[in-house]
Amino acid sequence: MRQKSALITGVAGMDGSHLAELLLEKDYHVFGVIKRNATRNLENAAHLENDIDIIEGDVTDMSSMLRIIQACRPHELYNLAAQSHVHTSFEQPLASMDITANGIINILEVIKALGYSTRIFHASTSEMFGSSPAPQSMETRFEPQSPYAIAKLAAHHFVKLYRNAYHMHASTGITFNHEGPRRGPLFVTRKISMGVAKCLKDPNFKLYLGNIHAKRDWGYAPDFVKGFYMTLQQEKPGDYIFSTGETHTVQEFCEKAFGHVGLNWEDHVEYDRFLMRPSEVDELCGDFSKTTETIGWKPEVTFDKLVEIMVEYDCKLLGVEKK
Ligand code: F7E
Repeated sequence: MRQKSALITGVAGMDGSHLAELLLEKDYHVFGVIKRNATRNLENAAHLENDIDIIEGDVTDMSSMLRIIQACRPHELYNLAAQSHVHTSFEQPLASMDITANGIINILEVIKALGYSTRIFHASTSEMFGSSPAPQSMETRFEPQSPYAIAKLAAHHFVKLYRNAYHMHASTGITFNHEGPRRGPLFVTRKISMGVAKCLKDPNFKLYLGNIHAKRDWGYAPDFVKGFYMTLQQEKPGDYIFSTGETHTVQEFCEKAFGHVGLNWEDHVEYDRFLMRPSEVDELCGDFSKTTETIGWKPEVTFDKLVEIMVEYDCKLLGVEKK
């Protein structure tokens, strides 16, 4: 039998790189798509350069996806490419829509046209629930509150449509926030963990944040990518929630993160109104019980442990020690 192969779009991102590592452990031939940039920056996938096949391409260009999918003919395809920063999506709604929604349409169309039996996983998001009250489950109404969420919701429906209309093995994972040391520095958890390390280095450092009352269900990225893989091992495609079932405010994240190194967050965190969003999602908390029942997935790393992992990583990176 041919060695199992997987194609990951967005391989240079946090999830893409963790998933590539997991699939390598499982002896997959891994192909990773990166978007061309002037410096060929592989970001989180730099350490995997010799273990996976990196291909330059763009999910917004159907001819690019056709060339790549035809060349790799993967057993599994994980579409993780997106413009995933919610705040940025208000400033770049068209670009966000293009990569986040049109990207998966291109992939679905290419696989349909080629008639491949490739199993597809698409990363959907809890942002699609938007203003619907917590806890959110598969029965909760979608009320998106940002261009990003609207684009993801369109993509979500496209995956379901192609599954039903063309009988494709296409699944989605509705992922709640998931984090770790590979998280980009503009997302709030990483901004805080890096801020803690900077405060240890320079006691006068101030960390500027927006809405610290927002509540999020924060899990650990390596736990979540296991769920992506498990989704595609099912005989039947489906939609699954990946979350922890716990919710915490941004302020609580600050309290724990600064507290972990013996600092008081109130001495270092300042408010910046420009970091507020034109419309906000107040509370996310995911009910993942159906995911456990159906595919056996559940999260392992707790909120406290997640904060600890991120703070310790950034302190080490800056070469600072806790008090
Ligand atoms: O914001 C508040 C902000 O940007 C979390 C993405 O992976 O998860 C992520 O989306 C909360 C929001 O993540 C700052 O207003 C306060 O309420 O870390 P975030 P997000 O918007 O929840 C979902 C599931 C995705 O799918 C997305 O792709 O924190 N907040 N002050 C701040 N947020 C940021 N970024 N920066 C601040 O200074």
